[in-house]
Amino acid sequence: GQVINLADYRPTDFVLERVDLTFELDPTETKVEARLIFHRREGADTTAPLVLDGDELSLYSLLLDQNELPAEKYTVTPETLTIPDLPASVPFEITVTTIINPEANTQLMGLYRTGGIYCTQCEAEGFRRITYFPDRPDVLAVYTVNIIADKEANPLLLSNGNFLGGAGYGPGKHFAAWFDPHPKPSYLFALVAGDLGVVEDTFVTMSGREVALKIYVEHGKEPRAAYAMDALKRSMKWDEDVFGREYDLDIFMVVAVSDFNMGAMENKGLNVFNDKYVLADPETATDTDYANIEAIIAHEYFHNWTGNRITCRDWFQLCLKEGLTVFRDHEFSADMRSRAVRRIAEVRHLKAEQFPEDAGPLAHPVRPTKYREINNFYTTTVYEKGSEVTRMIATLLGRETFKKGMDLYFERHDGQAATVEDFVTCFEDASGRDLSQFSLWYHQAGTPLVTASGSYDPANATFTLSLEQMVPATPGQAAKEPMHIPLRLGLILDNGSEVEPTAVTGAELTGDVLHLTDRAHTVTFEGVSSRPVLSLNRDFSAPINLHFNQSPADLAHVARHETDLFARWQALTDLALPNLTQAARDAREGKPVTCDPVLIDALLWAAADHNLEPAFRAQALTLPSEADIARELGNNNDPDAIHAGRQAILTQIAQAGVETFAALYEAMLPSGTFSPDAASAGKRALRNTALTYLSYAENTPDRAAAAFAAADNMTDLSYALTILAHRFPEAPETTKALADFEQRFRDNALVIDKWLAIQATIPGAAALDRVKELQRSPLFNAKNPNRVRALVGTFAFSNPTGFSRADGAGYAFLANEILDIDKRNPQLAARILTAMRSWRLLEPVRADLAREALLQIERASGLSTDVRDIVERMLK
Ligand code: HT7
Ligand code: ZN
Repeated sequence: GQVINLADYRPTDFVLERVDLTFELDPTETKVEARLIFHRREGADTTAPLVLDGDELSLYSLLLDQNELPAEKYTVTPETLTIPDLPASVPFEITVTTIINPEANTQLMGLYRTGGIYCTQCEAEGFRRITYFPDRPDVLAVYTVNIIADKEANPLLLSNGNFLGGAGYGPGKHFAAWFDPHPKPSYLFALVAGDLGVVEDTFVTMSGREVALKIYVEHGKEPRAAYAMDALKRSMKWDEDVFGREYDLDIFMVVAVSDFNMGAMENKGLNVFNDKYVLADPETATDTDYANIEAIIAHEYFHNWTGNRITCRDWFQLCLKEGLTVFRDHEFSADMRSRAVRRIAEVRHLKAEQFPEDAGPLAHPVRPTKYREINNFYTTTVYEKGSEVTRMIATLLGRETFKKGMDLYFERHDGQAATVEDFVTCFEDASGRDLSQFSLWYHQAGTPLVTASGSYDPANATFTLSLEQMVPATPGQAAKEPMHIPLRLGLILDNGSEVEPTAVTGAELTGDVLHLTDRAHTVTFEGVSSRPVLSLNRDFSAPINLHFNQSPADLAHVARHETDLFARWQALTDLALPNLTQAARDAREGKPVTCDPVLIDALLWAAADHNLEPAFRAQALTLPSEADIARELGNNNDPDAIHAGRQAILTQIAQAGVETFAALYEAMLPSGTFSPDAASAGKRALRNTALTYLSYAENTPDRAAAAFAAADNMTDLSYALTILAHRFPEAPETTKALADFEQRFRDNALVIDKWLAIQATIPGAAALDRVKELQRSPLFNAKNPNRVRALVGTFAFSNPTGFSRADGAGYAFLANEILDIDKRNPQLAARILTAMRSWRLLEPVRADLAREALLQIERASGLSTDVRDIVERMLK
């Protein structure tokens, strides 16, 4: 794998006008005929050869304008097909035929088989594993697809666009033809064939067109697709209402498959989903599963405009579609559920995943300038930080102007392959604002650190706020420029009311948004009648780290009086973190751990505040995770001490609040039949949070065992099982519950994933042997990405004490696993390996052992480009 540089981008020499594909499907020998009509681009070199991409391909035949091309007229390898001497000015037709083996395709890129069906995944560079092709996103063409297959085994033959027709095709076979009128890049091509059940519905668009909606799942699982269908219809309506975007084909299809490298894929008119993000019913899906299904169905649907109608010029522009589409799905979930609770969940996720990436060896800009393996750039930085950057544009410009910019973007770039610059220019043109400094968010990696301090001057009735920003060095970027940071803020008085300053100097303030543009600002608020408490970065308006030494009393004040609910949660977190870091230090030195009564008070106050929705209270009571504490500590991390300290704090809060938690546990039982809606889910969340605290206060498995026995839905059942397994791993109640769960759900692989994940995250050194034993279970399958992620991935990502055990055995285990997975599925191996991205922050003994494991991977022969790229960057 060589390095690809953004600076080397050039348009193709040839324009692709039309694509006609014919697939003769066979499990091991599928014949693919691609008829491609090209003409030379105006102004392009008239002698340049046509160079097509391939990946592990073998050419069966090659025609130019229907005549076989003699072997001396072209050169071919598995990776390229080069044809010189092509017409200078007239269009010509190339017919490429390849034979591929879907059954042998374990990478799950290109055409492969899963659960007896044929399925494709072409993003980013999978199409070149099907046929030789100009496989890059700026080559847009109109496709016709013919599929020929055995009729009995494959009653269903699907591709992009609208169905043209079908008929018998010789003995035992049939064919179907599809036409997609919208020009698209090859990464959006899809084909699915096989025997599946279907759930059908319709949607009438804003202009009155009826669209057929179809969700295909394994036979018998149709009832479990009802929620996904509902989410799809709500997504289609929302995109019309909020972004003015109408669907543009007669049919929209979703297919659920059980082997898939990521969550889902937005192929034009034919989305392919990991079945984990389609199938749900109360008995098998948790509230989190329902929320994920809603968000991912929406995300893929929203790509129809942000990604498909307007696509990316090159893969460096990935955030153009991904960051924007995540922003759109976040807004959708906020409108469907509780905005503040969704925002808290988003920020927790951003801090847990993106902040560590941005602070470690894999840090890269939202819009990178080089890559070795594009699959490794489907990162939380491109997705989630990309979404935050889009959100900041909306914050800076205001909703109205943001909407104007979006409308301009859709109007100006529809049908094009665009760049981040094109996108930003639309907002500059819509607002008249210069966004050049703001654009640094796309180009500078690293989480900015803002240091704040405030002082009140009663004599002059002024409040002065000093702010300094610093963007840390990241790989390849030593020095950074100051960024344009939109900081939303509030000054809250004793009685909870908000200051409306008579004047503000030292920085631009629009509404409650303060614009930091210099390295340092001294901002003075005039007309402040008494000492205010400052609430900074409301709603997480900027994805930054904030150093602001606020007293526990001030934080508690914000936690009680802020009008912005997110800021209230943030204040509780800021109150808890110093307690938890101190607890870790104390635990490491064998000292007793104590919890600040101010924290306990604030938490119990929030817990019992009936004006707050239950989902919010559950979030407020969920302390920062062990990973959050590790991040706060910075380096020299000892996961055992962090765990012990956090457990001690939890126990003290639980003991102090035992009555509150017992009352909540009784009060929060949702009434009536099960509903996955946000309000009922919120009650379950608060009830289960109370149950967790009670397990600390009471220190017996009794209550969790009773909850396990009484549960009538997967949220409550898996929560109770988690408490039993994590808190009382040796208790007979736990052994029994784990066995019951296994027995009850052994035929449902997605539920078994929960059983694997819960056991993989039991704290402590014994986890590794448990994981190894689970690998030998007949319910585990090393070839299925969901199973591997649930067991090996969850262990490495989410079990700090088990994975980072002091003897390094967790790291050595992961190194072996990565090498094994890499042989089948490099993308999956590379992704799981990123679990070690923060290895340098461990205490020295563990860090050395982690480095050894990484070196073992690096030295192995036959590494994929995917794993090599990650391991080398991690060791650099
Ligand atoms: N755009 C999709 C990305 C994706 C993908 C990328 C690489 C390899 C496999 C993949 N499957 C899906 C998903 C999305 O962001 O919507
Ligand atoms: Zn996406």
